[in-house]
Amino acid sequence: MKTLLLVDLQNDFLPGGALAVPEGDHVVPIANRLMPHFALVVASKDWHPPDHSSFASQHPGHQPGDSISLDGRDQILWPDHCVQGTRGAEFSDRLDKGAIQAVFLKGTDPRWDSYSALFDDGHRRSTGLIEYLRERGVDEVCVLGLATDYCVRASVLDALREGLRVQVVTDGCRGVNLQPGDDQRALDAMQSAGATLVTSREVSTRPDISW
Ligand code: VGL
Ligand code: ZN
Repeated sequence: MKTLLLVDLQNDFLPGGALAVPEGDHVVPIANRLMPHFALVVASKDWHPPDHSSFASQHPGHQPGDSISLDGRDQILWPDHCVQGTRGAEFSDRLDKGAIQAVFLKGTDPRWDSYSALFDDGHRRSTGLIEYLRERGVDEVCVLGLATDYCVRASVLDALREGLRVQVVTDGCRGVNLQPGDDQRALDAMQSAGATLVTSREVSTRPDISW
């Protein structure tokens, strides 16, 4: 079944949001255009408690953008974002939410950051997405969303590791780009790991194709 995965199309990642991704709003109309081409549409949400350990506010003396060692892991510190139940954590108002059949939450444990839509708790616990896809016989996903260099990248690499075929809609993603070029390096890494890079135009004009 052709399946579209929308990664973190939430207010905080859009212009004006707490962790705004440059041009993040450009991908919402692309998501809306592609959804009718898929029999199944699922989405992820970054869904943090207010005291999440990825927030710079939890680490006195540190600023967003700093990288620290947390329980032996490298952790980039972010502004408070996508706090459970807040407007910043809601999907964009412009997103056609009616087509989304299931939503998977990540980053829910204060101790662990989880960029991947497939696993939470530093990779120890499934979000339920992979089981959901397997139950429906899905072996291929088309991915778009925010941000290319964090959650899209981690989700795509995990999906490949789980044995799915994966397409990444390049114009449907935007990067944070803490370092210039991070988005392109992330696309290269996803492609090297086995993902196919496609444009939204290719996806919508060639519905028959198995990539
Ligand atoms: C994300 C940074 C922190 C993302 C989430 O959705 O790409 N990035 N939390
Ligand atoms: Zn986050």
